[in-house]
Amino acid sequence: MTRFSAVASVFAAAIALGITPVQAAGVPGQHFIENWDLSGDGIVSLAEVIERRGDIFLTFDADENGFIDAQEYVAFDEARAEDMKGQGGANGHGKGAMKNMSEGMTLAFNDANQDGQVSRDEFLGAVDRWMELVDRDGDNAITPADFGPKK
Ligand SMILES: [Ca+2]
Ligand SMILES: [Ca+2]
Ligand SMILES: [Ca+2]
Repeated sequence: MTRFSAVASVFAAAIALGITPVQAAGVPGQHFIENWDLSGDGIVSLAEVIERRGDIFLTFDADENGFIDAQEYVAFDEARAEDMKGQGGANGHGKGAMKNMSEGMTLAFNDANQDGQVSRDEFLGAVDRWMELVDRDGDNAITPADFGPKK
């Protein structure tokens, strides 16, 4: 793989995450919501979170064996690191929420049985704990209110 295609694939992966470095000005979290809101109603429901996490799992389970192992996690971690670089916009609003979001994607966070890899069940089973991190107002959906500065 050339250096360019490696970078391109990480970027493609960041797009798959729906949290690319392109941060729309204005509404905190808008870019994330646009990418994760499958129904187009402006909020990301719990069902949409589960569906999108399922998509992400498929994206990073490169050999499609039903687990994201430590090696596959390297690409996943790189994609998220690339994404985080772009999140320090003019005012930094939403940065903390994006950090929580990224932390909730890590191997350590999702590997419930601690066997060093994350199964699809583990990844989707972590949704409740992930929502606790990112759903600040506790309405069981992700909206711009969850990205604003802490009150
Ligand atoms: Ca795999
Ligand atoms: Ca595991
Ligand atoms: Ca919320």
